[in-house]
Amino acid sequence: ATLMQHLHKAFDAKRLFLMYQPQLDLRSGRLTGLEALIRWRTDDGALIPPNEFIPLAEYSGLIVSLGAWVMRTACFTMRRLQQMGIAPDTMAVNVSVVQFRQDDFIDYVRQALEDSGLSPHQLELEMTESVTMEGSKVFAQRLHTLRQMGVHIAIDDFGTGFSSLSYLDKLPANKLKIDRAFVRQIDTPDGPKIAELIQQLGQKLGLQVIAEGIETRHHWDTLLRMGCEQGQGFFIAHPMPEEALTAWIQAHR
Ligand code: G
Ligand code: G
Ligand code: MN
Ligand code: NA
Repeated sequence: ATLMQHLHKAFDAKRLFLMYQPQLDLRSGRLTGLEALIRWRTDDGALIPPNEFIPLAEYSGLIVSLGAWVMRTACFTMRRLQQMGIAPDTMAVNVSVVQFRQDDFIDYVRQALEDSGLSPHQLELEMTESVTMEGSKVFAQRLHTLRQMGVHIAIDDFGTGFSSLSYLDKLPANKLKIDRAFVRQIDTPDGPKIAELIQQLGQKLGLQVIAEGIETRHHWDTLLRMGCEQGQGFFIAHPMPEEALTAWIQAHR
């Protein structure tokens, strides 16, 4: 069978699951959010990273039902955390461009919120620049509708695509995510120059900025010094399944 057939089977057999990575306020250490990240465990126990199967799912269209499942599952996890009194402010869910282009995208976001009992401001959608910069009026309107509902929009992997600055200024996003390539760059002779530029851009445009891929204390300190107040990365916590996450949050408080 092809990888695609395996993927369809894996979805049907519930071999796909979510892990959650904590996001912190870098000043206080407070848990501010979680990012839901999908994983595929094959029958022989191996973990296939999303980079290897998300493109396939996009190509085959499976991403639509897969994405809807991710959204609902993440919302329900967040709701359980809330009922335990340990939920952070937001749950971030990655959204593929193929998903976002579906005419009923807003409907199923609404449905996931309603069914789980989450309020829209507890949900953050992470979209790449290519999604958010797509010049169509329909898609811009769709982002506006989400923002009007109270849903947060974060631009993922910022700085790695082709953003138009004039468009960015008008975009109804509220957060930029500094791609981990620019955090890694802190360790090179280039230093934090691009990260700093994104931080300043976000600040000028009134957007929150979060750094991903914080792997060392030095990364954390450097980002904080240049004004970046939120972050996530292996130095803080790896993505974890829900049970481990619950324990992590309780220990972290
Ligand atoms: O967790 P990891 O570093 O392996 O994720 C790799 C990539 O897969 C990231 O770009 C991330 O945004 C993407 N990704 C992870 N989970 C999801 C998901 O549920 N939906 C989509 N569309 N992308 C995801
Ligand atoms: O593109 P996106 O930002 O959604 O990707 C998130 C991915 O980054 C996930 O696959 C996650 O596992 C991974 N990740 C999270 N923290 C770190 C980190 O500190 N270092 C590295 N190399 N990857 C990380
Ligand atoms: Mn992401
Ligand atoms: Na990213």
